[in-house]
Amino acid sequence: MVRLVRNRGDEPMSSYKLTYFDFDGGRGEPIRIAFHAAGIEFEDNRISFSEFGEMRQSTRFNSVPVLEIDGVEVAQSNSLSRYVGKMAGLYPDDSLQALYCDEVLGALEDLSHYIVRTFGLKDEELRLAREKLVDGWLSVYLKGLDALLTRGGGEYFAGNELTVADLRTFVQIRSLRSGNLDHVPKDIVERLAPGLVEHQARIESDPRVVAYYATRQ
Ligand SMILES: N[C@@H](CCC(=O)N[C@@H](CS)C(=O)NCC(=O)O)C(=O)O
Repeated sequence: MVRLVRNRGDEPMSSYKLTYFDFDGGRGEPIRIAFHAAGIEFEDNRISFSEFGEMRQSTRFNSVPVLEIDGVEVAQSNSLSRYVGKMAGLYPDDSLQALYCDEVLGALEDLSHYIVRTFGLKDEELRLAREKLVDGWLSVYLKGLDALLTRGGGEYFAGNELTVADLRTFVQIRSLRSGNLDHVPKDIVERLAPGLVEHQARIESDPRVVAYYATRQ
């Protein structure tokens, strides 16, 4: 599905086309929210899994998201989040706060890989892999992210304000708490990282995030 999101009038002259899967989550979602928060028009090119299968080999790293900027393709979700985040005022100017923001983005990218490794497994193999994930890397990363939120002051990860680190965390935590991952207890975030539950509610009610999701209804 291709959908054009309108800007608020003061956009840069470049044209942007973001290609990612057609669901409100994953690595592409923080980039979409940041584009909207920046008031920048972009083509929200939402593709099906079969469309991805057809184009996979033609992407640089056989993956999405891919952002075309004036026709030039750029990959890597965290780099794209930072790029759009800077235009949206969602990335810190201060180097140390930027480092704090990057640490969270990097941790979530690592965690995504551990989760994705369990995709495609079935039955007993899936159960065992998910239990190992829950007791292992998922616990490590949830506790670590909770600690990083505390370091940031308890409300946001960096600079006491919303950044793309908060957006990516919110998207990941929302997914974990949705119960969509078989054998991952829905209350794992409550038990291991209660700060991230409050954080999800905080980010979800941020006017910029609310305004973005109003466009998705
Ligand atoms: N480090 C890359 C990872 C990209 C990635 O693995 N994307 C997934 C979708 S969220 C993908 O395209 N997977 C397809 C595949 O592995 O065939 C990034 O952050 O953009």
